[in-house]
Amino acid sequence: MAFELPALPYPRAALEPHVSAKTMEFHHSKHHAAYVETLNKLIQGTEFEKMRLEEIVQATAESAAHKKIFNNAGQHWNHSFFWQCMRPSGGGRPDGALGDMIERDLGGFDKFRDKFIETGTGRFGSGWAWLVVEAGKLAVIATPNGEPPMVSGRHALLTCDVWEHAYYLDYQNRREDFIAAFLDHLVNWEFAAERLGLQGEGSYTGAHQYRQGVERFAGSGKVSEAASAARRAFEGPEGDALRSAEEEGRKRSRGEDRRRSAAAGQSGVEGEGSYSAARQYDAGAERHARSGKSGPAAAAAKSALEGPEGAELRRAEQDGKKRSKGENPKLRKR
Ligand code: MN3
Repeated sequence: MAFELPALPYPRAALEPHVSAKTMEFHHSKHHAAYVETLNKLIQGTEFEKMRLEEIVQATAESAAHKKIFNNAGQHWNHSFFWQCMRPSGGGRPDGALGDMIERDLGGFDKFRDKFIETGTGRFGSGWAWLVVEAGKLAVIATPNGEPPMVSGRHALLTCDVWEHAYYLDYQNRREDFIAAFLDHLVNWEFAAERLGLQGEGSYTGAHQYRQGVERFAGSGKVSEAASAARRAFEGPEGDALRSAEEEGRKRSRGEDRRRSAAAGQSGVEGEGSYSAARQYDAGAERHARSGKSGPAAAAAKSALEGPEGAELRRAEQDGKKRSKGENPKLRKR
């Protein structure tokens, strides 16, 4: 099924005077529409035609041959997400768990605001500024061109498009003023808070990631009895809870809540043995073990993670962390 341009969640003029109806018209019905149209053309008759958008993004992220598909799929995902990040009379400080986490991880709202503006303004050329969850903590990052954070295993909460087409008609070269207006008047913090909640127990995302983590580990060639037991657990009665969470998430994402749809199935996977995979397996196994639905096999999976086999995963995680601190050119360029 071909992808469709999602309707804006508010009228075009709703974000004035901070973003004009003219900008919204071009940005949504020309730029975003063109990404969707190009994506549909590029995937027609290919292996990607039947995949979900997130799957296409992940499957093409590292492939030079599929660069065009990746760019257009990424831009479709990013823009669909971006429209949800704004609302009339938005902006200001979030409260609740998100406000607490900004305090804890980013040194408070004012520091977050400065960092977000600095990161978006400092992104040379085209790209996106994001508030993400990375290994359980909030972080402010920029990505180049059309790259969504899921490619590097991060969970997106909020984004601002810093391509020139997002602000040029209203702000000309003053990107900094556009980002400030976005933060002060437009941010939909309820959406960001909902995204934060989507990571929790029983969510589609959690269940999906757990399943992918287990499958990847089981297929990694490092499997022994305990990993197989984890796999069997997922296939057996204990897995039912996770599968029904996943199914429920899917149903919801098909139906009434578009925002969940934009969010559903954030898989955040990188290659075999990567930091992301290790972290997700770890998180999935722990979540399952703590869920109160654990049986002996889940306990075995947990102890596997704590034992020699887990050492493999922890090494991969450690290695990924090191790379993300500087040695990995792909991450460094952000
Ligand atoms: Mn744009």
